[in-house]
Amino acid sequence: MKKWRIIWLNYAATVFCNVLFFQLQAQNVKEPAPVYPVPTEAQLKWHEMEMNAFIHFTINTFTDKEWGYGDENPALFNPSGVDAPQWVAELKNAGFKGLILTAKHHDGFALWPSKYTSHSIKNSPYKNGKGDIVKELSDAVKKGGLKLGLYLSPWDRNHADYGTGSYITYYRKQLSELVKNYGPLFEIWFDGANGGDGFYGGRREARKINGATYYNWPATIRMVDSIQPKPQILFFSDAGPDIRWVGNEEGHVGKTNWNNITPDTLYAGKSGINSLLNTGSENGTQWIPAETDVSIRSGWFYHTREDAKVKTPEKLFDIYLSSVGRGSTLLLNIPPDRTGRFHENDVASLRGFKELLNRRLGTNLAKKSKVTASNTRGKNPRFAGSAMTDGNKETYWATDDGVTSASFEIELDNQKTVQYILLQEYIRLGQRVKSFTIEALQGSDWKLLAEETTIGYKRIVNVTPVTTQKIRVTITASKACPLISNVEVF
Ligand code: FUL
Repeated sequence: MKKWRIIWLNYAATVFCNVLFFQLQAQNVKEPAPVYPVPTEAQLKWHEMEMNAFIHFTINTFTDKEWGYGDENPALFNPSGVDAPQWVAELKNAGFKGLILTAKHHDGFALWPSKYTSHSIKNSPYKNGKGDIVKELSDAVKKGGLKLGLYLSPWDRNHADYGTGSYITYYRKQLSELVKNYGPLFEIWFDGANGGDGFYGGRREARKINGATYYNWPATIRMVDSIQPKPQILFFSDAGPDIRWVGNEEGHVGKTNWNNITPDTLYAGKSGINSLLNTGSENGTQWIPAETDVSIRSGWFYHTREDAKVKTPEKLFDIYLSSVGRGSTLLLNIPPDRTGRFHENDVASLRGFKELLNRRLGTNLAKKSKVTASNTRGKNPRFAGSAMTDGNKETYWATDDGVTSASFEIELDNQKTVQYILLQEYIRLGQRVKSFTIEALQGSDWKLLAEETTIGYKRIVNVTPVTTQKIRVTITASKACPLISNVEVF
């Protein structure tokens, strides 16, 4: 009896010591240090939105123009059946999280009854001058559980004072009306376009401004912050400060896409910056991610002549891969027609696009899969490969400090045909990965499927379909120990 007790006590002591040892070891493993710059909480939430929609709708919809001159008769704005709930429902079903409306485009026509201008919906026949499209959308968005953003064109071809200081006062008054009455807003869009000529209160002339200094954005942003604090609101412009332009309107961010950029090198209108905006820069000093804005049609506003040229679901899927699939956020424009509804062709494309997303990226073959990594930070289970397939975005695989190249193998249930591999970095601690490869096990050989560069918030790699049971991802270079929070295989 006594002997058994000793054996049992011995066994229990060994188990206890082992558990203690591993726990102490685990406690000793420090979380990786951040690699700066890192995103703010609001930027993180914005990354997670992934797909937002642009709504270009104004007097141009009725004059059949892309850029109104600013001399339009407000009586022309007369949609017969504005249906903001339809916009929200279609976009929500397709997976979009936020909508950004052109509250005022370059023509200066305000879609809300602004106190500060007569060039507005209040002087149109729409709802006998009592209409307010910004309010209609803000209500529909709240009801649908999506978020609202607004575009307020800095360039105003209607306003007599454009180009002088008093116009900036006017612009800020309009902006504060919008933020106060229709918030909370998730994003405000400051367009960098400035074509020069316009109506300007009847002068019909060309006006030049200095894009780098005229608008004094820091002061405007401070004013908005005093109404709706910055942590929740993000400002887009070519140069940030929170979100940058992608450098084209075709729907693609660079295959190499750093969220980092040094803003001194950027400002609206500066020539030669588009390629820098498209890729960001590895050693940029601030986190200013790229937003990929593109229209479902060739124009931004609705034109009947483009009804047969709506982008196909396949094209939208390609755009998804070259925006969201490269760590950017997609801002897809769908312009309501003259009735104020999305045209049936646009609706069909959106629905088809959603079907493709479901069919191609809907079933993750690596969910809860076993993952074996070549290095695990402090051999601590908290940083093990399985953190990438546990479906929890807050857990991640990490290597020891100083280990900047490492690999992991994902074992699927059995042989599967694979075409897309999705990876996500734990960007809360900064963007790190500079290059990686993907291979598939074929018999006893590894077949190279792809050699890529950055990952960032999300990277979806489209490979030639291959049948395999094991995928190997090798991080070949990283700024510091790589942190991968998610891997999916389709
Ligand atoms: C551009 C504008 O000039 C277009 O009309 C459109 O609004 C697009 C999103 O931005 O700079």
